[in-house]
Amino acid sequence: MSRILSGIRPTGTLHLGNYLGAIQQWIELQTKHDVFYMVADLHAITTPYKPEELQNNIRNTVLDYLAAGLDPEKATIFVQSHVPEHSELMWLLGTITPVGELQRMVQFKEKSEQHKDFNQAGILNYPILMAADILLYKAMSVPVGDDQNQHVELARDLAKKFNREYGQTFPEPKAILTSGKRIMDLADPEQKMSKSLGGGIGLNDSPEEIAKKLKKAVTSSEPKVIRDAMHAAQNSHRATIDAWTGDPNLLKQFHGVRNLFTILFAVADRDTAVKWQTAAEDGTLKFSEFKPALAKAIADHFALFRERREVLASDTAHLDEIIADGAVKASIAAKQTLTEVQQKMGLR
Ligand code: AQP
Repeated sequence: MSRILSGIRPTGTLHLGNYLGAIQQWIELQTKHDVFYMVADLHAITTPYKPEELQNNIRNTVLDYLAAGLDPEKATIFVQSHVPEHSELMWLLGTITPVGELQRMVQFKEKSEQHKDFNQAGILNYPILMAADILLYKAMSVPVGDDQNQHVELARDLAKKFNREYGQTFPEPKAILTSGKRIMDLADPEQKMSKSLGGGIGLNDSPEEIAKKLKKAVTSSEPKVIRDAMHAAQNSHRATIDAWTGDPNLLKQFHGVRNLFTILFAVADRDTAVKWQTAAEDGTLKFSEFKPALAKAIADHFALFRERREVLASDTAHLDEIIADGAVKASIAAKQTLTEVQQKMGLR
């Protein structure tokens, strides 16, 4: 059984991007692998946040994990800061991390641009902490969305470098990406759906809220844009963007429609998916009908999630227990690796 690690920042309500990019595959992986899923609170404080809201956000994220189908009997579910070895390994890995590598990270550039008044070293050093998260558990695979792929590559480079300089210690981790690896904002489909942008479909949104948000989604009236976008969603690895790059308006429509089809293919049953695929293919698709149908498919997909979450939220003692057990289990693996690293680096 190989080790897997992943996490989500408790920065707000989890959205469809977090689910399709990460959690959906976490659920499948928990049955066959030794999985560690954390709530990345130390990562959450690298961008502006309210301390008085953090505990609530952490607990809500654990509730979301459980309601989505993560099982504490199969997965180690824990809060990152409850295992101090993460911060300690980060310091040690920092001694072999080139600053230039950190400065070229796309997310560092984006986040420091987005939070100009909060441009602290935490945003720059974020990938070293993420490498520590992964390597502390000697994880081989990291199921994440596209935006985190570059960080996983850095973790792999650091593992190789550490092994070269101090002796074989870490496996070389790889990202696992899905077709939902980059879900875009509905109203601004050139940006990824994000907690802080606020335009995302929350996993706990009511059917009415989902329908309301979908009404604002960017679409197209050009049959060829619709067809190409649907094909791109089907073959997400070889998207045919080229035809639309010359016209920014049509390109935006293409991204918007592709995003809607990516979501449809991920959440709808086969008959529903085929029905809209055929309509896009023969140029008869009407978004006034497609949007409510997609809203229903999403709402149905998360009906069980909403039910389970309500039940789980009413039992705070059970939640406390899961969080405490997770910290104990994660600490055992983390302490072992940290001691080994300290010995290899001559600190013990
Ligand atoms: N739009 C997305 N499409 C697919 N996957 C996504 N992920 C995030 N957004 C999308 C994946 O979800 C996991 C957890 O993300 P995170 O919360 O740790 O990272 P983030 O980039 O900070 O998420 P947000 O939602 O964009 O939050 P804010 O607005 O606070 O920055 C990761 O695997 C990520 O790839």
